[in-house]
Amino acid sequence: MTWGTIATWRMAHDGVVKASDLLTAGGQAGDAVEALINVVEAYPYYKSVGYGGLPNEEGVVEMDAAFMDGDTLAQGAVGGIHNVMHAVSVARALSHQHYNSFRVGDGATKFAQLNGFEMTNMLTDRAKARWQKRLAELATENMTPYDGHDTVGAITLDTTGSMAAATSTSGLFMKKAGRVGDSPLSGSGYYVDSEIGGAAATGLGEDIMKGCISYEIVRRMGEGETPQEACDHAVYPFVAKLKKRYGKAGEFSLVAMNNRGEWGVATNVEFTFSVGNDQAAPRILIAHPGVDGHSTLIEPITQDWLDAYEKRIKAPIE
Ligand code: SD4
Repeated sequence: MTWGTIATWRMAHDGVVKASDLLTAGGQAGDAVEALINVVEAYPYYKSVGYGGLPNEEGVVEMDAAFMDGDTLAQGAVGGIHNVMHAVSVARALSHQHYNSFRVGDGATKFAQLNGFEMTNMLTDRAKARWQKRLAELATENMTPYDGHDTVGAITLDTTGSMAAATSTSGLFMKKAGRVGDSPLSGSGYYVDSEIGGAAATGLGEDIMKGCISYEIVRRMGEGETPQEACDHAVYPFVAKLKKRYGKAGEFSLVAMNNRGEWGVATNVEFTFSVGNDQAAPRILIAHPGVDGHSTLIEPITQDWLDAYEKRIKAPIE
């Protein structure tokens, strides 16, 4: 039976393995995508999602997340939610409501509290130390505050043909209070339709939103393009368009999967992702933009890369 899952960044791999186990055992797409994201949210060394995520300029971890059911097109999302362990689970609960399904700030946090979601201080000592260090650096050096941003975005396909999509992020490090990125925005950070497929994004939300790229990828798959063609055709011309008309383009990386479990990615930076389906066990791959400017190079990850990554995420904050 066909099933599949794909998610952004190396950090998603343990979640992809978990989702694959669930899907192989006949689990449902929505449960699998939520479980996948929950694994990433709970891991303290991933500094841009959930627990351990880096805070905004004021030292508050404000998170954005979304969930979409590809059968019913139901969506739920939260923006700038705080003190919640699993923002994506709150988004999923909201997706069951016809009204008030996208909530932000205190309203989102209140919903989580009232509905029994695990509440906790999401600012770990490590994230706080990085924030303090960055404040000191910003005071003395002319550097951009906005680096260190990796959203987890994932698509799942279960053996009954249902699909789901979800995202979770603490957004850009040192963002302004109340800033919301693409991740909770339908069509920008994510989109899925079980009759076609799904896509999810990571990168500079302000620029991803300018192209509604996740929706564009799904739309292209609906017209018959493979996931890889849809990713290439949606992402690279848009990056070129932004450079020409807006003068610059931020980082963009997109993953997509269709309802046959075929997948694709496109990116304008080095980009790792994890993917598994009934044909191939979950594995981490690395993508780069092709030299021709409109294709994607995809290779297996090397052990050296993985070792360096592990060292980097656990390095002491000095
Ligand atoms: C945002 N898209 O808040 C997120 C950040 C991100 O990789 O994905 N970074 O704009």
